[in-house]
Amino acid sequence: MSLYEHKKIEEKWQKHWEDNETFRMEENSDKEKFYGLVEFPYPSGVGLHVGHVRAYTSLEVIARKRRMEGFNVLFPIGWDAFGLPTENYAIQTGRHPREVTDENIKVFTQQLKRIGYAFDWDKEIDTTDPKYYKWTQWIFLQLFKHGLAFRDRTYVNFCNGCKVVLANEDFRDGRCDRCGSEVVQMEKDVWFLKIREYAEQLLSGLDDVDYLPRIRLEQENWIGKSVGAEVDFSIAGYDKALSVFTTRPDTLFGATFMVIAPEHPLIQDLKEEITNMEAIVDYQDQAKRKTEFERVQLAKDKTGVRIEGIQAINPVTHTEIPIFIADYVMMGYGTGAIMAVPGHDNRDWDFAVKFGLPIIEVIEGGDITVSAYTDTNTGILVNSGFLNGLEVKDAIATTITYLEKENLGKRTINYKMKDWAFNRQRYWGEPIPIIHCEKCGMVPVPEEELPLELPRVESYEPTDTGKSPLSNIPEWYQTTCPVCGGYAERETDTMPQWAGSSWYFLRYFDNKNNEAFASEEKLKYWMPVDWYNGGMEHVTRHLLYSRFWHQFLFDIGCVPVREPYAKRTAQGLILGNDGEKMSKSKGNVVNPNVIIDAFGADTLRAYIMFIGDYEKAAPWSDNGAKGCRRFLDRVWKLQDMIADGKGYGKALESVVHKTIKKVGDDFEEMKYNTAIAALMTLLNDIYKEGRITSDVLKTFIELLYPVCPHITSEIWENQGFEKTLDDADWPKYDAAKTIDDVVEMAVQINGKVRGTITIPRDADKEQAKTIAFEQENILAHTKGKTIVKEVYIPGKIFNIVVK
Ligand code: ANZ
Ligand code: ZN
Repeated sequence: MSLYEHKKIEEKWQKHWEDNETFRMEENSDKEKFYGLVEFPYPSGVGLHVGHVRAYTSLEVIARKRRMEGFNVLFPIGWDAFGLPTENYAIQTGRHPREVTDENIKVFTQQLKRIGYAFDWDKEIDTTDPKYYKWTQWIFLQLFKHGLAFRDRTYVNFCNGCKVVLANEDFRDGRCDRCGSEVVQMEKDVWFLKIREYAEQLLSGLDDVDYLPRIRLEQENWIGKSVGAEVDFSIAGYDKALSVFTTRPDTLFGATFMVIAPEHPLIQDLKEEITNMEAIVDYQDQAKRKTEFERVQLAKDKTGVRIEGIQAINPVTHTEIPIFIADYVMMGYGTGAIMAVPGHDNRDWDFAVKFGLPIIEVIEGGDITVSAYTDTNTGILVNSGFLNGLEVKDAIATTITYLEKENLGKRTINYKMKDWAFNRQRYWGEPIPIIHCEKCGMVPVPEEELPLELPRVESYEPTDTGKSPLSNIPEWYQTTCPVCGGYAERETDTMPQWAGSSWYFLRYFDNKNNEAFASEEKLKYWMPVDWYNGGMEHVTRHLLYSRFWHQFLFDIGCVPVREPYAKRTAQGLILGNDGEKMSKSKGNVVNPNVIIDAFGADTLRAYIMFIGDYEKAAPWSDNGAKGCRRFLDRVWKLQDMIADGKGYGKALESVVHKTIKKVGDDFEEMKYNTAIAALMTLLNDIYKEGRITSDVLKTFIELLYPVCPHITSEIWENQGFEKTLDDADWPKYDAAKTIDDVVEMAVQINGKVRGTITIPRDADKEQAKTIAFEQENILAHTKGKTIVKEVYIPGKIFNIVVK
C-alpha cells in the first residue's frame, strides 16, 4: 500500500463532501431528526483555536454517528459577529467593521473546512446580516409590545476606555476586564429586558431538560432564588417603617441592630432627624468608589457608620436597636436593608464584634462567643418567646404566619438575577428599533420597516460623553413619528452582543425565510435542539438569555415547545503545554493549522478527542498529537494485512463485538478518550494476529469514521466497500459475543486474596480448583494444611478455608 498522504486524502474528501453537499439536511423528510448544535463562534482576528476544535469535534462525532444511524441530521454553523473586539480592531486599523468581519469569517470558514466538519454550510447564518438581525429586532419589538422591554434612568458602570456600560461581571477592582481602564459611575438611560419575570419559569423548565448537573446548578445559582420574608421594623417616633428581607425570620428575636445600604432612601427621607449626616455622606462617597465584587467578596474587614438620631424597634422584642449604614448590604437586593442577627450570620457577627454590639443566641447548638452558628438543620430555638423549643424549619413557618397575622410582614421570594441591561453606546450592534417622539413617547419602528439597518458610516468611534456614535448622524436619527407624523428621533443605542445569540438556533433550518424567522412547519419538525454543546463560560448568561427569549416566544405562540435545548453538555478547557490557560500574552496558544499541516486534520481530531476526560481541563502535548498520528499510520497499514478466507480467532471476534459496543456507548456519554483507547486496543490485537479480514477492517473503519472521517473514507474506497462510508450504517454488535467466555476470578484463602485464575465462564469447582492449585502462591498458603471448606461461586469468586 502507498504511504498515508494525509494532505492529498483530506483535500480530496473535503472537496467530495462539498461537491456532493453530503451533509445537507433533508427537507420534508419522513426520517426522525437529530439537531446537534454547537456554540457558533465569534469570528475574532486571531482565528480558530483548539478550544473550538474540542467543542465542535465532540458533537460532530455524534452528528456523524446519527447520520449512520439513519437520522435526518442538522449540524449547522454560523457567526456571532457583532461586538466590541471587531469594532475596537476596526478603529485601531482604520478599517470598517463590516470589512473586518467579512475577512475574519473567511478565515474561520477556511479553518473549519480544513478540519473536515460535517456542517451544513447551506444553513450558515451571520448575526450582522440585516436579513438576520431583522428578526432580532422583530423579537425585541414583541418584547417591547408585551411590556418586557423598558427604559429607565439609573447609575451604570461606565468604562472610560471602551466607552461602554459594563455589567458587574465585566470589571474588577474598578478596572475594565477588557482594556484595564478606570470604571466610573455614570447616570444613563438604560434599556432593560424583564428576565426576572421569567425567573420561576426558567427554574421550573430545568425539570424538563437533560442538562449536566453542574450546568443546571450554574443556572440555579445565577437565578438565585431565596425564599424568606419581608419584615417591617418601625422607626421610633416616626410613622416610617424600615422593611428588610430575610431568609431567616426564625431569628427575629436575635436581631440586635439593623444595617441599610449606603444608597438606601431612608437617609434622604430622615435627613432632618439624623444628627451625623456629614459622616454618613462621607461614607456614601467611599462606597460609591467600590465595585459590588469588592463590597461583597473582599470585605472581610467590615466598615460602617452608625446613623445617629434614629432608632428602630424590633417588632417582637419591642426593644430599640441602632441602625447602621454599611457597604456589605447591597441596594440592589431584597429591600436594601437587613435585620442583623450576629449570633447566626457570619457577616453580622464580624460587624457586631467590630462595633461592640450585643450578640444573642436564639438557636442552640454552637458557641456564639467564637463564631456565628449558622447551621439550620440541627438546633432548637431559645430566647425567642413563642418560638422556643421549635426546630428552625418550623420556627420559620411559625414566624411568617405570626408576621402576616399581625401585619408586620409577609412571605417573599427574591431572585439574585437582575433584569438584563440591553443596550450599548457603540456602533457595531443591532440598532434598537424604537423612535422617541415628544408627543407620543416611545414608538416602535413599524414591523414592515424592519430591518432597521445600521448606517454605513466613516466614523464610528465612541464619543466621550458615552453617547452612541449613531447620535453623530442626524441623517440617520432624525425621522418622523409613525404615530403622529411629527418630528421624532431614533434610539441611537444598539443591542448588546448577547442579542443575536439569543435565538440563532431558530434560524438555521430556515435561514433564507423573509416572511418569518422560521416557518411553523420547520419549527415543528426541528425544535427542540436535541443536543447543545459548548463552553462552561456560557452556561449562565447566554443559556438563560436564550431560554428566556425562547420561553417568551413560546408564550406568544411563535414556537412549538417551551424549552429550546433538550440536552446541554460542556467540554473542559484545553490548556497550554505548560498546563496554563491558553492566551496570547502567555504565548502558549496552539494553532490548529500547525497540527493539520504536520499531521493532518484526522490526527488533530483524534488527538483532541483522546486528550483526556472530556469534561475536564487538559493540557496540550505535541507528543500526544504525534502518538495519534502513529496510530493512524498503523490503521493505514491494515490495508496490507488483509487475509480473507482464513477467518480469525474466537477471541478476536469477541474483542470486535465488545469494541463496537464500547465505542458506541462511550461516544454517547462523551467518553471519547476511552472510545479511542478501545480502538487502539483492538488495533493492537489485530497486529498481534498479524492479519485482518475485510469484515473486521470494515467494522474498524466504521467505528473510527466519526472521529477521523478522511482516512477512513479513503480506506473504504480503496477496499471497494459498497457506496461511500458516509452512507454506511453504524455497526451492530451481537450482545452474546460481548460477554466473556473466560473470566478472571480471585482465589481467597481464609478470606485473603492469594491469586487470580483465568478459567472458562462455565467451569465447575473441580476445574477451578485444578487451575488454582497450579499457582505457587496458592500452594504455599495451603501447604501442610487441611481444606475444611470450599465456596465456589461460578464467574465470581473461589473461597478456600484451611486449618
Ligand atoms: C437575617 C438573617 C439571620 C439572615 C441569619 C441570614 C442569617 P440570600 O440567601 O442570599 O437570599 N440580606 C438580605 N438583603 C441583603 C442585601 N441587600 N445585602 C446584603 N445582605 C442581604 O440571603 C438572604 C440573607 O442575606 C438575608 O437573611 C439577610 O440576612 C441578608 F441567621 O436576615 B438574613
Ligand atoms: Zn408622535
